[in-house]
Amino acid sequence: MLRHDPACIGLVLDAKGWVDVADLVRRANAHGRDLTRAELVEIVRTNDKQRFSLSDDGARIRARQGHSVDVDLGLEPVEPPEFLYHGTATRFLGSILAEGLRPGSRRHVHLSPDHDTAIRVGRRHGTPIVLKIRSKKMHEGGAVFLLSENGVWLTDLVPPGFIEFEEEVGA
Ligand code: HQG
Repeated sequence: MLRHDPACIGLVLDAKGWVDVADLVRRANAHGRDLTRAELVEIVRTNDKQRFSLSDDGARIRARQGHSVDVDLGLEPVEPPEFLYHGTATRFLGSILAEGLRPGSRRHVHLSPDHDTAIRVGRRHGTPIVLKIRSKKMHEGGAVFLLSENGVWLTDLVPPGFIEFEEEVGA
């Protein structure tokens, strides 16, 4: 609801992806989803990837990255480290080699700061493989990188020339 389909409960995200917590709870309940404000706060606190953020006054909530709906998270461009990592599945390699990394249904290509995180991301799609991205070189060439509040790097696309292929690690 906060990333992909707010309309499924009649929710409208603001330009930066925020919604009113009370409105979210009310609409979720009206659509048969058993959710309380306390549960939502607990989810924000304990979520394994810290995907969600509450506003300072606790009145609003948003997802920190991963949207497919059009939002502007208001993140400032940052200089990336020399390398970032992208976990994907081996079955996508042919297409990635040909056209680079594309955001697909999301707003950005998602990159991880380390190899192990990337493997976990790739495993969601099949036999994982980690691609090493020459992020500093991309940045020097003018590519914009954003860093979400939960440590995920975001960029528009990664051309094939900036991708190094690492070993396959098995499912
Ligand atoms: C692949 C999760 C063919 C791409 C994760 C990936 C992440 C291509 C898939 C975040 C391609 C898209 C994002 C091309 C990219 N041809 N396949 N040219 N370019 N792909 O789920 O990066 O749990 O939209 O490699 O942990 O896997 O939701 O992106 O395999 O941080 O918080 O197309 O989502 O976070 O899949 O994951 P996704 P992703 P959350």
